Order: sequence, then structure tokens, then C-alpha cells
Amino acid sequence: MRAAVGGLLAAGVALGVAETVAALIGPRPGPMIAVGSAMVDRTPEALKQFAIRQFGDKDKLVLVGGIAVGVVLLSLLLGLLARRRWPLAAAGMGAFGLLAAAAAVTRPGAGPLDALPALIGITAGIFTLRLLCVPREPAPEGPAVGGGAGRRRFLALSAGAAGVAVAGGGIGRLLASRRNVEDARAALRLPAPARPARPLPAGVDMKMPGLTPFVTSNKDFYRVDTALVLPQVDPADWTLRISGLVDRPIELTFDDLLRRPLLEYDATMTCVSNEVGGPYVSSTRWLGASLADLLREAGVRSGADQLLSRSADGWTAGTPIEAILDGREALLAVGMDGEPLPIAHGFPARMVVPGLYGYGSATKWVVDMKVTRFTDSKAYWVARGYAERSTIKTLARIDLPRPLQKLPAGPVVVAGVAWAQRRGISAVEVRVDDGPWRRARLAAVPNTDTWRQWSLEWAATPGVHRIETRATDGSGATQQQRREPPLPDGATGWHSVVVTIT
Ligand SMILES: Nc1nc2c(c(=O)[nH]1)N[C@H]1C(S)=C(S)[C@@H](COP(=O)(O)O)O[C@H]1N2
Ligand SMILES: [Mo]
Repeated sequence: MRAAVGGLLAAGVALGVAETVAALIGPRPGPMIAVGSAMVDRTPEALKQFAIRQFGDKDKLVLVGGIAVGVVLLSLLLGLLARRRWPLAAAGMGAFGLLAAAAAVTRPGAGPLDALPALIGITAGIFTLRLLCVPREPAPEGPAVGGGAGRRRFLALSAGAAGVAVAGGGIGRLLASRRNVEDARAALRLPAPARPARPLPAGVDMKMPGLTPFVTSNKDFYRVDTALVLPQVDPADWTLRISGLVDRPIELTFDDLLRRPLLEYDATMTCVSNEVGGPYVSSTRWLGASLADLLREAGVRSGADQLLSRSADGWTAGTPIEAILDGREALLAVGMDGEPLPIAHGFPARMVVPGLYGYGSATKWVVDMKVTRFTDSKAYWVARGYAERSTIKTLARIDLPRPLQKLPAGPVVVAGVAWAQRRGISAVEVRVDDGPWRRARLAAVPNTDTWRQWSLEWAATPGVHRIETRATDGSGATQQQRREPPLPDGATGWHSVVVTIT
């Protein structure tokens, strides 16, 4: 019992000390996050898909929770082991320290210094383990071990260890929170756009309760990224380098970026991992500088076909240069929905390229762009099996009625959104129980790069019914019925819901 408690406290001390050291030596996540991030990057794609499906936005919470449970179990075992075979327990704990140190130094942008938190933490942990778990040689004529004096000593040492663990964690948190860039974001005033978007046309939003609003608020905007802790990028320190196969490499500060003509543009962003009917799609009004202008200034050399963009936390996306230069509104964005980008959505700057899935175009916290070739370098998700190039597939989603909803017979509103960025939506059809397709009413849209609301009234009769929908894009192509999974280039198939009418 004591040994197990001792093991736990030793782990607590190791983590607490490591967090403090991590916060002291720089804006670096502690070893738990380093280990978690390393695991995220090394997780097989199938497992990651499973985690996203099972836990959705909570996948990161589940991972960190899983690591915490692992640490607790291991430390209990090490405590028990320490009592019998101290050298083995010490070596075991040391091995985990080395593993955590290795995870930390191999994070993108990390250096040898990043090994320090884990190494110093684990040293403190081993020391604590020895104090608490290894029985002391009984003094020749002293009281038997485990007697009152032994217990008092153990309790005092335990209290001390718990204090170090909690204080260490607390100090680490406090120092880390002072590096948060939320204040810098609050202080930032974005310039007025040189080219404002026209007001949204009347009737973009049918304003039905339960139907996805045309504009997604920043707090409701879906979030997909590999970051366990949000990168804190201060605009005062931000620079963007554009290099590689260019005639004139560029380095921009945030002030340089804000001095460029800023454009506003309404566009819908979509994640390739979104299942048919899924939530990883949102729309907003972006504000940013033209990416095409930047590339033209840099002078793309012939033969280059990929813009490999990199975030502050080392994530990469590979975007076809052709797509950026073909006249679409590709942006180096600084604002969304009238505000600076929220930290979770890439503050202070990110890429937005209408028509391309986020994994191949929408780098958040972007700090580097390299003009290169698809054959020469693979971006993060391409290295993990996703298509080198892909365009967003046409998809309609039913928002109303909800799946398995029970409704009274009579008129029932069927409504949702459909998207086919770049091509636009020209029709949405609905059918019930394999009956005839009927055309839904389409809401107005500002351009072909946003989703489009649709609705239709259905005279519902008692029974269990299956409602299906399919969209046709601006090129006249209708969505295929056959379901395909998100890997490797986006899900397809007709979305359907089953409801009970009484
Ligand atoms: N730095 C970074 N940028 C990233 C990602 C990431 O993991 N890291 N994920 C991409 C993916 S897969 C998508 S779908 C979009 C989502 O952007 P959002 O979270 O603002 O909705 O961001 C893209 N940009
Ligand atoms: Mo994505």
C-alpha cells in the first residue's frame, strides 16, 4: 500500500517538476503533451479515424486521459517494484524519462534543451521513489520498520512530495498561461478591407430552428487539428517566409501583412474526414491578403507545382500552386466573422483556399511556405495515406428532421445544407422511401464557394420512413449514390435519415 502510494507520488513529483522546468525554459509544452503529440503523429491512420469517429472533438481529451491512466498504473507498479528490487524500478522510471525526453526533442522546432524537463523531472521522481518506497535498513536497536516512527516519517515525506507535485504543476500552469496570446489578440485592430465583400444577398438564411445557420459563428466553427495544446503565436514575433523554387524569397512581418490590401470573402471550409451527414464543415466571411499576389511577387519557377505550408507546430499542407493562381480567392487570412482569427483557428494567420479540403490548404498558425514539387515533399496527411491533390466533393446534408425523430403526421419540413465549393449547388432533391425525387427550394448564395441551404415540405403519413437527399453541382453532376469513406479523398454518398411519424 505505502509502496503504491509512494510510486504515485514519485510520478506526481516528476511531472510537477517537469512542468515547471518546461515553462521556465520557454514556451514549451510539458512531457505529457510532448508524449501525447508524438503519439498523435505516430498513430496509424485507421486508429486516428476510429478516435475521430468515436470521440469527435473530444479525441484529444481521450488521448491525454489515456496517457494519464497509463502513468498512474505504471507508477503504482514501479512503487511496488521499488520495495523489492530497487535497481530495476529506478531503471524502469529512468527509461520512461528517456522516452519522454526523446518525444520532446523530436517535436518540430525542438532542440536539445527540450530534453531538460523530462530529465530533471524524472531525476526528482527517482529520488522521491527511493525516499518513499525503499525500506530503510532497520537501525540495530531501533523500533521495527513500519512502526509509529516509520509511519510518521512516511506521512511527512508523502505530504512533502504531494506539495512538490501540486506546486510544480501549478507554477508550470501559471508560467504557461502568461505566454497565452489572447491579450495580443484582444488588442489587435484589423484594418478595414480594401475590397469589402458585398452584403449577403437577402434570403441566404431561411432561419429555421434546427437548420444550420448560413454563417457559422466563430465559437461554433468546427475545429480539426493535431494540436494537443494550441500554438501561441504572438503577432509581434510572427514572420512568414516564402522560399524554395522562387525567384525572390519573401519574408513578411505581421505589420507587413496588415499593410497589404485585405479582401473579404465568404467561403465554406470542409474537412476531408467529414463523413456523409457529418459536422466538420462551416462557413464564414474571411479577411485576408491575396495568396496569388504573394506568390507572383515571389516569382514561382517553372516546374514547381506544390506550395508546402508549415505551421508553428510543424504541421504541413501541400496545395497545388495552380489552384492558388487560377483566379479563386485564395487567402492568407487574418480574420473571420469580423474578428481576428480565434487562437484555435490559426491566430494570427492561416491559409484559406476555397474548393480544397482543409488538410491540403488551410494551414493554421502558418509561418513558412515553400514552393516545391509534389514528387519532392509529402505533406502531413499525404504521408498518412490521403490523396496528394483532392477537391471538395458535392454533398447534401439533412439537418431537419433529426435522425430517429418522432413527429406527428401532416406537413413536415425537410431541410439542410449542400456544398460543392467552386462549382456551386444547382439543385437538391429529396425522396421518401424510394419514391419519386422532388426538388427542394434553394436559398440565395453570395458565390459558388459557400454552402447553400435547402428545404422542402413533406406530407408525412404514419409509419417509419427513410428520407434521402442528393445534390447536383453547377457543372450538372449529381452526387453518386455509392458510399465511400473519407480516406483517401473525401466521403461521398446520399445522406439519409429515418424518422417515425405517428
Ligand atoms: N497547423 C494546422 N493547421 C491545420 C490543421 C492542423 O492539424 N494543424 N488541420 C487542417 C484540417 S484537416 C482542417 S479540416 C482545417 C480545419 O480548420 P478549422 O479547425 O479552423 O475548422 O484546418 C487545417 N489546418
Ligand atoms: Mo481536415
